[in-house]
Amino acid sequence: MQVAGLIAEFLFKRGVDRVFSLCGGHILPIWDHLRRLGIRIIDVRDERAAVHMAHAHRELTGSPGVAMVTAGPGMTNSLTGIANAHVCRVPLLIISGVPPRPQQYMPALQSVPHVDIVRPVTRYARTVWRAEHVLRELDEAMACAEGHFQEPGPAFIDFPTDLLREEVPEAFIENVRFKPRGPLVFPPLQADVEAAVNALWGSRRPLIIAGRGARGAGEQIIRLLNALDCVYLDTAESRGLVPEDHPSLMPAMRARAMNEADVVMTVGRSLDFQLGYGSAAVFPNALFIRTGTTPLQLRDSRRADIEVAGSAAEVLTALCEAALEMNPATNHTWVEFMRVEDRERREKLARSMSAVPPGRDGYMHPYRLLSCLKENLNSDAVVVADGGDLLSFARVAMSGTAYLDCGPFGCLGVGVPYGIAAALAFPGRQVAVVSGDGSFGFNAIELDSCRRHGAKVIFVVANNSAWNIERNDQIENYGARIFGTELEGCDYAALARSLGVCGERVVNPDELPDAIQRGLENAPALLDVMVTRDAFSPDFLSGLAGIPEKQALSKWDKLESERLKRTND
Ligand SMILES: Cc1ncc(C[n+]2csc(CCOP(=O)(O)OP(=O)(O)O)c2C)c(N)n1
Ligand SMILES: [Mg+2]
Repeated sequence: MQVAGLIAEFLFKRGVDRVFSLCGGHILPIWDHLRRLGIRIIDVRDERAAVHMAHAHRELTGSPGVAMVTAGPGMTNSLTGIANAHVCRVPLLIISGVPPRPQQYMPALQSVPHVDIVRPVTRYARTVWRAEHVLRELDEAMACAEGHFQEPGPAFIDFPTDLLREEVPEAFIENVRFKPRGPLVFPPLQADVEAAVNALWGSRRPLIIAGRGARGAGEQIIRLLNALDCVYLDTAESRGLVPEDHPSLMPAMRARAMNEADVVMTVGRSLDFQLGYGSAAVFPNALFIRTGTTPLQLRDSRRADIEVAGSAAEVLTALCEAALEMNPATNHTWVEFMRVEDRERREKLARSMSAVPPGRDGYMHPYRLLSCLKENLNSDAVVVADGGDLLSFARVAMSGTAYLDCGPFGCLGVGVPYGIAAALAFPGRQVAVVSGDGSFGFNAIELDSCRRHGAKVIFVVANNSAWNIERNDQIENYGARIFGTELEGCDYAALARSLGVCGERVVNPDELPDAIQRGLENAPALLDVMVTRDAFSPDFLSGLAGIPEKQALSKWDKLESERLKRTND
C-alpha cells in the first residue's frame, strides 16, 4: 500500500464519509485513494470554503470534519477557516501536501512554511516525513482535534508528495491506530462537589450558564435545572442542549439575570466577551462556580470561588446525587418573575417583528423578512446566518431553530459554505441561509459548488446595498462621513442565475411568502431581498460595532471602567 492509500484507509476506518477539498498536484495521490474507497469529495472553488464546510458538517452531525487543501496558496487560503474553527473550538482535520523531500529547503513550487503559519491557530500542526510515522501522527492529530486533555480545535497535518507515493512496508501498519479512543471522562473530587452543592443549594438566585464543554450532557443539565428551579442561559455553542420551552431558559433576561444572580455556575464555558469576561461589573452579586476539563473552561478571565474539575455529565450527576436529600433555598418568586417577564418580552418581540414598518427608503425592515422566513420553514429546518446588522437581527428572530452563524470569530462569509454542508448532511431537511449582501459576496462563487453537488439550499440575501453595521457606525460616531461602506448596484439574483441557481429579486414584502415557497421548491435558489438601511440592530445599539476599550458592549464597558476607577481610588 502507498502512504496516500494508508491515509485514505485511516479516514475511512474513522468514519469519514466526505472530504471537502480543492484539487492540486500535491494532494492528488490522496484524492485518488479517497475515490477508490468511496469517500465522497466535495470539491469547491476556494479552500476557505472547504474548511468552513467541514466545520459546519462537524457541528451539525458530530461526525469528523475533514478538509484537504493543496500546498502553498491552497493552504494559505484555508487559514481563515482554520482560525475560525480554532476560535469556535471545533474539531477538524486539515490535510495538506508539501513539496517532495528531495526539494526540501530549495525554492520549490508552492512552498511556504505551512506548519509555522498555522501553529498558533491549531491544536496540532506537523509535517510527516517518514512512512512509519503516518498512522501514529494521524492518530495523535485526531486526538488533539477532539480535545483529549485540551480544548478541541483544528489539527493540521501535511505530507511531502513523494512520501504519499511511497510504499508502506506491512510492518509499519499498526492496525490498532485505526480505532479511535472514546472520549475521556474525568470524575470530580468529592470535596469540590460538596462545596458546589452547598453554594448552589444555599443560593437564593442561582444562574447556570452552559458552554461547549457541556455538549452531550443536556439530560444532566435539565436534571440540575429542575432540582434547583433556577435561571439558565446558553450561547450559540450550547444551543439546543435545553429545549426552548424549558421553564429555566430565559434568553430575554440575560443582562438582568447576570446582574442579580447570587451564585453563577458555568458548565464547560469560557468567560469570553459574550459573558462580560465574568467581570464583577457585569455580575456584581455573584459567587462563581466553574466546572470543566480545561484551563479555558476553569480559569480564563475570572478565577472561580469554587472550582469543580471534571467532565460535564459526571460533575452534574455528582451534584444532583450529593443533593438528593436537600431542599434548595431558591427564591421561587424571583425565578417566577424572571420567567413571566422573559415570556412577555419574547412574545412581544415575536408580535412586533412581523409588523415593523419599512424604513425611510421604503424598503422592508430585516425583522419583517426574517419573521416571514421563519413562518415558512419547518420546525426542523437548519438556519445559517451571516452578516453584520443582519446577523444580530437573525440571532433574535431565528431562535428555536437549528442554527449556525459567524460565531465568536465574527467570521463573515461562512453563510454560503455552512449552508451547503448542512444541505449535503441533511438532504431531507430545509436549509436556509440568511446573509447580509456584503457577507454573501465572500463565498458567492460557491453557488457553483452548491449546484454541482445538488445541495438544496435557499439563500436569502438581505440586500441593503451596504456593509450597514459599519455604515451605521460612521453615521453615529464619525460625523456621518460615509465612505467605503456602501455596495450599490449588485444584482445577486442575476449572479445566482449565471451559476445555474434560480434567482429572483423581491422588493415588496407581500410577495415574500410566495417567493420563499418557490425558492424552497426549486432549491438551490436565491432571493435577493431589498431591505432598509434605516435599521439599527441590537448589536449596534449595544455598542458591539464600536469596539469599546475594556468590554465588548458599551454598557458593560462603562460599568467596568467605573469599577476599575473605584478599585484604584
Ligand atoms: C471577514 C470580515 N471582514 C470584515 C469584518 C467587519 N465587519 C463586521 S460586520 C460588517 C458588515 C457586514 O455587512 P453585511 O453582510 O452586508 O450585513 P449588514 O450589516 O449590512 O446587515 C463588516 C464589514 C468582519 N467581521 N469579517
Ligand atoms: Mg448589508
